[in-house]
Amino acid sequence: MAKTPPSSAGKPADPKGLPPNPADDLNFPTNSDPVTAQFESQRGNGDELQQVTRPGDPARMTTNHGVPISDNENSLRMGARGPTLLEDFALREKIFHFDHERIPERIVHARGSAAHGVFEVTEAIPEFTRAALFQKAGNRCDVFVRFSTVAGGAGSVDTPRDVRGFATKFYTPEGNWDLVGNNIPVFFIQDAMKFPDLVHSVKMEADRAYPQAATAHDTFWDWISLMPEAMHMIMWAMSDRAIPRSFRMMEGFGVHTFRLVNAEDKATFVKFHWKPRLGIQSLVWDESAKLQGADNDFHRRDLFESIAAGHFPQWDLGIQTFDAAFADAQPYDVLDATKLIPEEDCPVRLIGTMTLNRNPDNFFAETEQAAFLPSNVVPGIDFSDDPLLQGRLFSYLDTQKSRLGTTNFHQIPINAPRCPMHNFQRDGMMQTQIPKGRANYEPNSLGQRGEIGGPRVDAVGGYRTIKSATDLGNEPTEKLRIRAESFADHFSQARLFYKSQTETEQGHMVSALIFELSKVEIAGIREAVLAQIQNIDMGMAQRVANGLAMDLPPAAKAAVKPVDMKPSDKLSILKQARPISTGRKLGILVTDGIDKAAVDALKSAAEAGGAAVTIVAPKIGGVTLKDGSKLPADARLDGTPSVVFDAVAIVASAEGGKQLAADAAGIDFAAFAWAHLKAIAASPEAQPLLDKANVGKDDFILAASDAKGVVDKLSQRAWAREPQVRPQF
Ligand code: HDD
Repeated sequence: MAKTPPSSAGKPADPKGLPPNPADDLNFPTNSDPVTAQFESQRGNGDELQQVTRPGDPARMTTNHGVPISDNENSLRMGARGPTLLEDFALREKIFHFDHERIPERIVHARGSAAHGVFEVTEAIPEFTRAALFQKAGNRCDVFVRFSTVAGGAGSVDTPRDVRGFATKFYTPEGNWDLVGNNIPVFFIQDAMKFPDLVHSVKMEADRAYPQAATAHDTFWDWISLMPEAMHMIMWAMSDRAIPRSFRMMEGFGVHTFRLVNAEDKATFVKFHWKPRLGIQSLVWDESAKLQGADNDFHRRDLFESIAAGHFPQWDLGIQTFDAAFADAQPYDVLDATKLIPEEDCPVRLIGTMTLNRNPDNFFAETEQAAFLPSNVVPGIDFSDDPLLQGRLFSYLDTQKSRLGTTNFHQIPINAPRCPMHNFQRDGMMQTQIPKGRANYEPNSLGQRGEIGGPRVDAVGGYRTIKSATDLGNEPTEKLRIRAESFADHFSQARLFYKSQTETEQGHMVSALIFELSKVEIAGIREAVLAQIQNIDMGMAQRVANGLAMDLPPAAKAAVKPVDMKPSDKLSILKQARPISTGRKLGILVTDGIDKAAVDALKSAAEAGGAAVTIVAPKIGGVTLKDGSKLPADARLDGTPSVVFDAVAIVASAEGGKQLAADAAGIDFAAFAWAHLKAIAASPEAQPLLDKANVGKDDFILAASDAKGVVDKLSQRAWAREPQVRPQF
């Protein structure tokens, strides 16, 4: 609802002593509008993107300039077999455009997938923030979320061991708020100055251009071994958090401490969390490595297909809020992005829910061109002095110019705010807006003289940076290029993380370190890492050394002796496991000669539990059932290994069971499901296959008739089986 503010002359003095709003004859919203009305009038309704969406209906084909095209097969040439003519504008335009279809990929987080959705506030927090979005429960705004891996290129795989990006653009009526986070609550480094070094070390090595999308190589571990501040993050990266089962089953974190600022200009420190409604779940490492061959697009496909099937993933937005007194009382610095605040010390309060309910129509136009900027904040949300965050505020704006080619990247529909946007910034490459009038400067008096005067600042509702010069009494004294002493403890929280895990999870971290360091060719680098991790946990370091068949070197010197913090269950995935079958995948391997009833029972139990079923058969045309009818297949066995499913069923006839036992793809199907700790429901006739695949017996090996049993286990893994399938260190 636009309203006309009173002229400055008649305007009451602002209670906070702010100068009067110079706007006199312009219509624009201010924060003094009733919040709900403001939301109703300005919340995007999706039409913004629809206006530029081409439906793809049959229509006359034209050049980019609208000229109808008569032939899209043949270029213009002199004679039937003669030379092609330069005058062929249709050919030239087509090839010219094609030649420039690619843009530079993101320097990090190049591979990603995204979805549209809605965020709804469930608990208003006006006591903390004046952001219009959070003034009232029920306020909703559109969101666009992009998930990503970090190290690999745009065409790399979905399931490497890596951090996952979790970037959310909230299209609020006061502008776009971008929460550009990860699925891990801490980061490798404390100061943005080190980011290029981190990224250079992890990306493929400079001379040989490999490995792609992997941390398991010399340069990464060399750098890590020399950067004790990375040790906490390394514990997370070596944990199962770095091999998520699905984007839908990851937590998200804003990482930094930010500030919320209320209408009285009172600031409160805040950390943002996304809690997945499906719970957190990860793959096992061998499965995640095999998925890189079985389905490069495993996460991308999972997100797209779930949304297409109406299984809309949801996350609750949570906040940890605290004041300076709390911050001062902690044994770490809340401005240090390598530290988290245990939820047991500062509980997470849930204030909203996000639902991703629409796939993009076009990957390039939306996902690839989406530009997220941590500097995109709205009134009521402010930064802290975290030196990593401060560096990010520059980097993201800067990188968009190189990636999207123009300072006008904010006009690309996916990036454009859904609220009015007016200022005197003009021109530049790819300008698509047509500002009217000659007022392109400010102040101007043209508005009072009957011409278009253009926008004016809103001193009351506009963004105001919180007044305190610095955080936490850190008063400026002199220019210093140093690291604060309060950032010096690099090991206590790394130890906290390790100690908070179950034994199974600790075993995975040990195995991950052994795997990664075994790929490091220079033995001295392995030793340097072993020297560092002794400061985290001597037992863990010894296990890693055993797995490498190396002696433990002397421990590295820690700048600050680590302390033991109280373990936190919220840091473990398994301690928070939720048995939810919604959106899971059951693969049913079938053969000729079976009875359909067994398949039907499995199918209906899985679908009743919200899971998707894929019928896998030796041939894509399906199988012939006992009664002579056909059961079509969704996928062929050779090309659909069990790694793509959460659990499997094998329904075979006597002859079919024997045939599967003689087929390498069949044996792998059963053997990998066993090795990846999945439930297997099998008919008795499938026993020859299970024997050949060395499938043993436990609570997760079920009869094919136990449809409920296998569906209940879709979201679980048989952790007790693990010592039988791979060496423990
Ligand atoms: Fe970053 C992209 C998350 C530190 C510089 N970052 C990027 C994306 C995510 C993050 C999710 C992908 C956004 C998208 O989907 O388009 N980055 C983080 C987190 C960090 C972090 C959680 C630490 C807490 N990043 C960080 C630092 C710098 C950058 C310290 C530089 C000083 N990040 C970038 C970038 C990227 C980027 C080079 C690449 C593409 C882009 O920005 O748009 O500017």
